[in-house]
This record gives sequence, structure tokens and C-alpha cells, in this order.
Amino acid sequence: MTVRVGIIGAGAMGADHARRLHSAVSGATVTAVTDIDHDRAAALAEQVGAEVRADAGDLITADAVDAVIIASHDSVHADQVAACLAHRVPVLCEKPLAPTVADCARLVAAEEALDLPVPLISVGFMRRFHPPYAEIVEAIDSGVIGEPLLARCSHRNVIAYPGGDSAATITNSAIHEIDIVGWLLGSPITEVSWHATRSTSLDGSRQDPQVLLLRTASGVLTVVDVFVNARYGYDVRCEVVGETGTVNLAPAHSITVDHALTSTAAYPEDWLPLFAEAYRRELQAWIDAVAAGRPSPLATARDGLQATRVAAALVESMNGGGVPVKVQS
Ligand code: ISE
Repeated sequence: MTVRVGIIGAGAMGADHARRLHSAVSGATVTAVTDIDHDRAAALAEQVGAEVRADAGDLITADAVDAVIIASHDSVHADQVAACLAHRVPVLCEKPLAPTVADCARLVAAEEALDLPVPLISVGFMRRFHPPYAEIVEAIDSGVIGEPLLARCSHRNVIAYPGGDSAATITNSAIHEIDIVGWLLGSPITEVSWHATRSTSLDGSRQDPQVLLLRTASGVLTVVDVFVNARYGYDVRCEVVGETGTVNLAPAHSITVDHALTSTAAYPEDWLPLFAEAYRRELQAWIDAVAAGRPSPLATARDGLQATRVAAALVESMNGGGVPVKVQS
């Protein structure tokens, strides 16, 4: 079976998914695209041989759509996922599932109320498909670094996603570390705190960088710095320190150039080149599961809810001047 995919949102992420499905994923075809910017939708639809649908509702109910990818603005994810549930359409929603706990909880409840043998919602936490993160898990499981004691992560963007504030840094960017830390350590995050440092003068819209402390049920503390206007390059770091060793993501540079007594390395400008293989694996796994009618191996609606609960606790800590906050369960 070829899965006919409709894509909501023709911005950077929706366009990337559409092109990848079109050229690098087997068993799928993009049949429909919609965007609030009609011209943008039309340009993408032409590239992948799809048709343009008037809006999200029209795309979700189209006959030529078996499954939907949501890559629209975070604020409209919840209503669009709810519409997919109402029409029993499998959906891959980009992270976050929704920026508020209430909306995520509403979606989890709606999906569970359907009581289907195969859940409909998958969430795009693509780092779970990034091979080096899987290798970190293998290294931890092999026992080579001993019991994990602490972890350190960095998340640096060249320039912030426009229109966001300090809370959006957490719900839109740090949400990746929130998901991956619990996944790597095999233990949920149960307590957090948020800390400011001196803020960059290059963005007056938010506190930047931010420092987040995440404690798992297993007692491991992770320090995350998230800096969304770091300017120098797109950079993601992660180290897990154990009793007898540490495991680190290697720098993401593809080459280094040594010349005139210096060594230089290139950074990507954004996350798309760094996580290209992760996106391909994630999409292929989702398509294979939809085609076979089995549960997808992607993050579930409950994983999406858990990540947003941690994000909400961080925002509460931020508003409370950095006090520790327990994550709601
Ligand atoms: C963006 O939405 C992503 O998902 C990127 O991975 C992240 O680095 C960026 O900060 C977000 O805005």
C-alpha cells in the first residue's frame, strides 16, 4: 500500500517533510498540502506533485489523504490533531503536541476514548531517531560508563524563531532536550528549575540564554543551556557522566580545515542538515507502521503530554524566580 500523505503547513518543516517523503522515503506519496499562505502551499504542492487544499479541515477529510503531517504553528496543533482523531486519520504532529498541558491532556483523553487497537497520534520528537543518541543509550546499557550520575546538554540556534518569548524557548526549543533526556536515561523527569544568566543584547524579546535543571525519578540531574540567538552556528551537545566514564555526542562538524596555524570547522545554519537522517528514519518508520496498520514506534500522545508537563513546570519555575517545581503526573 502506498500511504497518501497530506501536509498541513508549508513552512521550513512542512516543506522538508514533503520533499523527504517525495524523494527519500518508500511507500509514501504526498497528495495534498495546505498553508495559511496559499502561494506557499501552491509552490510546495507543485514541487511534489500534490494538490492544494483550502484549509486543514478540508485536507484532513480529503478522499486522497490516508495520513496527515502537522507542521503548522504550535498554537494550532491541538485543534488540528483533534480533527484528525474525529476523522480517524493517523497523524504525525510536529513537536510540541501542544504548548499547554490542558490541550495535550484533552488529546490523550480523546485518543484513549476512541479505544482503537492502533493509536492514531505520533509526535515528531525526531531526536529519538538520530543514530548518535541511540548509540548513547547503547553505551549506557553496555555498562561501560557505569551508573549515570549527571548529564549536560546544550541547544544553540543561530537566531530565534520569530515572535516567541521566554516561555516559547522552553516549549518550542528546549522541549527536544526535555524529551530526549528522559528517553536517554530511561527515567521520567520529576522536578525542574529554571535559571537566568546575563541575557544577550541581540534579542530584547526573551531571556536568552536560559539554564534549566532537570531531575529524573532515578535521581540524575541534567543541566541544559538553551541559547536561541547564539549566532555562531547550530549546535547541539550532550554528555552523560557515569561512575566510571562519560559518553558524548561528537561535534556535528562534517569537516575541519587546518591551515595557517589554525583549525576551522563548519557549523550548520539550522537543524535540518544535522538531523536529516533522523527525519528520514522517523518518516520511514511512521509510513511503514501506517501501511501495516500497526502502532508507530514514534513518540506517543502520552510522551507529548509528559514533555509539555515538564515544560509547564519550567515556565512555572521561571515565573517564580527559579524555585524548584515538581512535574505534575
Ligand atoms: C525548531 O522548531 C526545532 O525543532 C529545532 O530543532 C530547534 O533547534 C529550534 O530551536 C526550534 O525552533
